[in-house]
Amino acid sequence: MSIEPQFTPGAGRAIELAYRLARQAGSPLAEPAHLLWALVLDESHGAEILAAHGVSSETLPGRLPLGGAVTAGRLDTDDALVEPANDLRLVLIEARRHAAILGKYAEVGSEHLLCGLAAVPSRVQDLLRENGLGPQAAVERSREQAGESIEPLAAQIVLSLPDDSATDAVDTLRIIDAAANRAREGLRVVEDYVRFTLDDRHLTSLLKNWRHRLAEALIVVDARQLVASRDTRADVGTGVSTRREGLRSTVWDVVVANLKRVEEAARTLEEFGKVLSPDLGGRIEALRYELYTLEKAVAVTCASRRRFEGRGLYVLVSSELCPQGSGPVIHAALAGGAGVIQVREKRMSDRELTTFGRLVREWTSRAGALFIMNDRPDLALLTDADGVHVGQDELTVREARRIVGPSRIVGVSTHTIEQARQAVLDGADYIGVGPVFATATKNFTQLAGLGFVREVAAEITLPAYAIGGVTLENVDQVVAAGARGVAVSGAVCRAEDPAQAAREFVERIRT
Ligand code: 3NM
Repeated sequence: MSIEPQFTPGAGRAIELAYRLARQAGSPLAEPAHLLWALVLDESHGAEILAAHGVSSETLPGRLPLGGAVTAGRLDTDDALVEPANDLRLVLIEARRHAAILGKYAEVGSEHLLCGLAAVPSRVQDLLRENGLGPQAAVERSREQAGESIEPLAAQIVLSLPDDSATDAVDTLRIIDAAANRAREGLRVVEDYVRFTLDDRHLTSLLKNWRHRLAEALIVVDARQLVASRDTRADVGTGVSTRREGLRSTVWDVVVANLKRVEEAARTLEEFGKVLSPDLGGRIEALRYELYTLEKAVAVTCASRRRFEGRGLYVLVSSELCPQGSGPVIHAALAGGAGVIQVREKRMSDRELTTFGRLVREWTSRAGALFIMNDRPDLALLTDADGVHVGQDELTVREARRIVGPSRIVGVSTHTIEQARQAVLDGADYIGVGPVFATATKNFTQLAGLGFVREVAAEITLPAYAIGGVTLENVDQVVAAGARGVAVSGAVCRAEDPAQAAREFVERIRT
């Protein structure tokens, strides 16, 4: 597409002269300063306005000196090698816009060039403002000028400005500006939800960090240019809304809609960012993928919290720990109010475990409790368990998820805050937090302690169960450290009255 702007002869001469001045000053780029000089030298309509505000060939050398001799004259072939700087492109676009709004024939006159200079942030804009020619004043003077002036002559010249690229540059900047704003705004909505509704410091800081890294990536796009190319009035999208936008029935709908909005904006930034710099496209692409991980973490945290609500006690059952037998202990634990039962059998054959697991499935379903199979996603599927639990040395959350699918629970043991944070990003549905105290049930070389329980409670709101040596004697300390859930094995399996033990745990966790 080739745009042939209709410039008045005065404006045409001023632009040619700006190119010549740039070349004379040894600059490969024509800048707004060259255009201002050109306006002043050519004694155009724009020059009259400028002179009335004290900007003339007498005052300008002290304020805005140009390198090289300043002489008027026609463009020659060497001048055509000069390119307009981005700022000047924006000035010309602005001038065209002003001409369309103000001018009788939508022709760009020198007064419109002046409006363009006043509208685009640059040294020239500062100078004009200091002389009482801010953007608004320039438009007013221009309007007055147009009232007095005779009708503009039809343009006699067609400028061979690189208008395709100028228009492209501005269009790309406008798209990037709009998409960056959309991403920022959408992310703020999600951040507010995660911060004030989920109350989750870890996810909040991840989202904030993402937002900052987006800003960093966009630093290569000069912020001044972004703002200068912003044109909300001419944005055909602002008045367009869909019926869906008005339909947000739940808070979660709002979150999902905004996450999608951010993802779409990131895609736009990536595609158009490539036009400005290949590196920018790549950086945004990486951010976009991270966003999917964050979206998943927010969604899982939210869904899991609902799924585990009211399930403060999690009992791990191993037959070797149950003098009364694992079946009776499970019944007792369920009767006592355990919300989650894990089958943790290290010595049973697969066939025995499958048979036993199917029984536990029935018992837990009847009691409204969750059934988790330790270590074995394959058997979790076969026994129709609600999910599987893996340790740090076993299958990863991702691998277990590939086997059990998206709907079943995947829980993971964590022993450090870094592992807990990673579990959130890996899409775990809950975490074990331990070992809190010394325990004979599993071998550990190091205790994570109550400090770890505190760390998790302070920043992670994914369901978390403090585990390891928790008894009725120490459970109060665990709760005081911020644990909302507790997982026990020995303290229920070995209890004389496992139902009563479970009942007491449930009460102590609730209070
Ligand atoms: N995992 P008890 S501690 C199976 O810290 C297990 O990840 C732990 O049994 C961890 O309540 C633990 O008898 C043993 O100490 C829990």
